[in-house]
Amino acid sequence: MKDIYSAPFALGMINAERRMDSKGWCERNSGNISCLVAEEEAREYIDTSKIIRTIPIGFDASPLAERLLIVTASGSYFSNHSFDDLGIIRISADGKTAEVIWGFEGGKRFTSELPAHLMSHIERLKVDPENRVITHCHPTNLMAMSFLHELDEKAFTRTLWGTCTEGIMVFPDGVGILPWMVCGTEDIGRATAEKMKQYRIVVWAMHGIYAAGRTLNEAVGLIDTVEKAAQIYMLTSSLPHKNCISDENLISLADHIGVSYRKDFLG
Ligand code: 2HA
Ligand code: ZN
Repeated sequence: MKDIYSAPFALGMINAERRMDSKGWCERNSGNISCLVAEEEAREYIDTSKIIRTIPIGFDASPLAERLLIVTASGSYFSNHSFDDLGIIRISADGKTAEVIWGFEGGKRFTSELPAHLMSHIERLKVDPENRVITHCHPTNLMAMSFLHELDEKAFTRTLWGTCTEGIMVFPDGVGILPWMVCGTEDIGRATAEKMKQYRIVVWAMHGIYAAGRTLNEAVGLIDTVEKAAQIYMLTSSLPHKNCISDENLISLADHIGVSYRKDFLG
């Protein structure tokens, strides 16, 4: 058996935590990540047949039955970059319980945002069977922008595309937006997952962001790009503008790289 502390899936989580924390998006215990892990890969490092304990999930996660996920612990501080704050769960065959097969020592449990994570995985996998990652954090400028900008998905996306040239290339599908809601609930989980049918980015207004991706790199990179666009918005929105990225600019860029974007979000 190989050393789990050398496993790409565990190191990748720590690296993603470090990246998000270094940006100031994960104050105190905020932020959470879940990443699907192939059982064959996990078996190289741990005995996946040994269930350490079970934790009720609280809703039906059966579309993920028998799938393994590495997940951040509730209350964990990303700033600690600690393997002790990770756990691997298997979703039981009936979709009702999480079987802890590694980690979450000392009675720890998975993030309180597990409903939003699992429900989002279920929806993203329907759109992209390669999607493995869901992550949440609190990017400063995006949160600030959500206080100032109308919370209309078309208008919000157009503004983000218009403040950062990378935007339409990195999130051509745009951003979904939820109004402020109580976090950690099944309600916000369901609402987030509903948006994930269309978007890989879901803004929780005045709270933070959810991002989906095939890899941790991709999901964190998505947030990075959205946050940069929001930062430019925050730096410029109250000042007189002399220049802008026009619809024509965006169309010619998207055509040049051959990306399929939300055409209804322009014009
Ligand atoms: O992980 O960010 O939304 C703590 C939170 C809850
Ligand atoms: Zn949060």
